[in-house]
Amino acid sequence: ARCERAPEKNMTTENQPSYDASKIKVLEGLEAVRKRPDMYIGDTYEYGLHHLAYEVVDNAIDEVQNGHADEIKVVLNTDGSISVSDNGRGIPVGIMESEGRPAVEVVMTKLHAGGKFDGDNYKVSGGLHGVGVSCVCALSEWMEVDVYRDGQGHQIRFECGETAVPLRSLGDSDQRGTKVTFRADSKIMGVTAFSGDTLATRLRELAFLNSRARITLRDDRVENAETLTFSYSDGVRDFVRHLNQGKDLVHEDVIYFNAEHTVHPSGGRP
Ligand code: 28G
Repeated sequence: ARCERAPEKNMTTENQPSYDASKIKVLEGLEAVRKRPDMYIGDTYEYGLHHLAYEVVDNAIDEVQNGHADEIKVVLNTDGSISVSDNGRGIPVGIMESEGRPAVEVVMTKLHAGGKFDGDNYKVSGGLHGVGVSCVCALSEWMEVDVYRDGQGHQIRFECGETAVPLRSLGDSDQRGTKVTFRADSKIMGVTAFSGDTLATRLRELAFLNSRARITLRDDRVENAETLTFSYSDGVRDFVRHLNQGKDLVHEDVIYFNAEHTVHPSGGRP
């Protein structure tokens, strides 16, 4: 059955299970998330459910902000899962020496706890980002990640945060990017059905804040649903125009100011 601990398959010559330290750490991390989900995503209802989606979307936004992607597609699937894809570099799939597993598997399963304020992640502490996609993985009945890079497609599947189908090839492909599909685990989440309106509001805000991103949302759960497209080349100015819609305006023109300053590589920390 799903998510039941499978018997340990890696046996030593003495027929003892061979645990490797990194896997034990991963499982301890996941267990903590599944035991106290509120600590990581706020609650296990509408708010927390959408937090899961935002976490995945934020990773795609990062790829846009790093200059490697400009398209993010979100699809609400008929089976209750959600798919998010970007046209970025694709999460690396090579075996990580430290863990002995593909990087994409490590990214999806290893809890990145406490690392928020080190130099590597200083951008993250600014606001948008939170718990990391491994929490989403841990709280999903299943999650599938498709990676397209270097002319090849790859797929890996997790159930309740644990690898269920190891990374396998999807064959040759000239696509590029990452697609994450997951279904929230009803054993943990009191609500698992996403709200199209809630997602649309958030995706529109992200499009205002990231003028280079073209974000689409399609709800396949409804018949003949149109694809919503959020793309605002004028950024914050477009946001003000959006807020102004249907209002009597004192000023027709929306003005804006833009300033730049250089941040020291330390991120301003002492
Ligand atoms: C589709 C839904 C959400 C992402 C990337 C791309 C890279 C990446 C993501 O790296 C961090 C792992 C170990 C060094 C980085 C690709 C550098 C070179 C990436 C996403 C980097 C993970 N090539 N796109 N993570 N490490 N999109 N979209 O999650 O090796 S996550």
